[in-house]
Amino acid sequence: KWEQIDLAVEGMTCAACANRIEKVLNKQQGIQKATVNLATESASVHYQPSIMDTGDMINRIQKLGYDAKVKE
Ligand code: 9UX
Repeated sequence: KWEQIDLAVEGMTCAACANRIEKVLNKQQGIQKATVNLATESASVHYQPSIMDTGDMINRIQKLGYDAKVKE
């Protein structure tokens, strides 16, 4: 079972920031596809909740020096 989640990402200041996050997310088990948008400060993630949860995603993003939260 796959789900789609949108995260609000804080702290990205150039296009390479978005690419860094995208690359790391796309390497994770349980993430099929992640796209990060600098202009809208968001990440859209297609993932498998049984393997990857939103807390893991947020931790990965924070390790890179940015912040993220689930969009309401
Ligand atoms: Mo751009 Mo982002 O030089 O961490 S990559 S500011």
